[in-house]
Amino acid sequence: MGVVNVTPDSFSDGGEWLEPATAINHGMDLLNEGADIVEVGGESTRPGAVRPEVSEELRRVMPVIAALAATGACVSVDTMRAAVAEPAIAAGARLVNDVSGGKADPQMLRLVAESGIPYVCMHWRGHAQDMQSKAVYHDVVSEVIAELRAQLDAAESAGVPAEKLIIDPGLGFAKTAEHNWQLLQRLGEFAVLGRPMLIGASRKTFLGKLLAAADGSPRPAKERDDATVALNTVLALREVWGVRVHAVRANRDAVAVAQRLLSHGS
Ligand code: PMM
Repeated sequence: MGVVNVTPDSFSDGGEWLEPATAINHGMDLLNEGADIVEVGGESTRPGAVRPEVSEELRRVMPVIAALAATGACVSVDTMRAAVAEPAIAAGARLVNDVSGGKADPQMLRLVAESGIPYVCMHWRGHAQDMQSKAVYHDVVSEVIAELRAQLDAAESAGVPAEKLIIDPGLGFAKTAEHNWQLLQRLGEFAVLGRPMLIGASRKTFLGKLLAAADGSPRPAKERDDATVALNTVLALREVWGVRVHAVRANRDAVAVAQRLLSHGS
């Protein structure tokens, strides 16, 4: 999954794709580099981010979604709002990625149920403004699994069929770097939920901290792509359903290598 953040403030590419024409071209580039899905989002979820108005989120994402969907591409909309997901689906989006996993907008699960499209249900404890104060766990893996199970139950109760649900542990969302590493180390435990998994590790702060300079300053976001590819190669070997990335080509290559290694005898 290649990401186009149509935002002024996303942590790694904020402001780069704000103009619709630039965002559409970038989406096309990601598809040409081999993305199976191109995702369009209009709200930054970086820690501390302030939410845009609905009208502003719509203004950012709608022309981009419409243009990319018109090419026949599989477009995902990254939104927590039913008021954005609904027109996005009408314009051709075929997947809803809701980082709140149905917890931010009470209308979202009903809309997804009615539209019949797949839904990424991410583990979430609260909005970006104060989420890092909620990064408190006794055992992060079992708590994230239990909370995700409750989010999946709510989705199914609202009428979303189980086979349309994709899970995501939500790296960096109310999680410290240490929490992210524990989740990645024990990803196999999520199999109890019986759903395909999407992982968004691309350029995140925990990679910047791992690769910090001798003076302790984290590696800048744009220089975390090699580490992203290294991690995503391991994830592809563990057969996660998808990886959400900013730079597609190298990650696409990593998935191809992993798939070939896994395909014994062919
Ligand atoms: N991370 C970001 C945004 N959306 N969606 C899912 N499902 N999983 C993630 O980990 C995730 C996401 C934040 O990264 P960005 O600001 O670079 O898009």
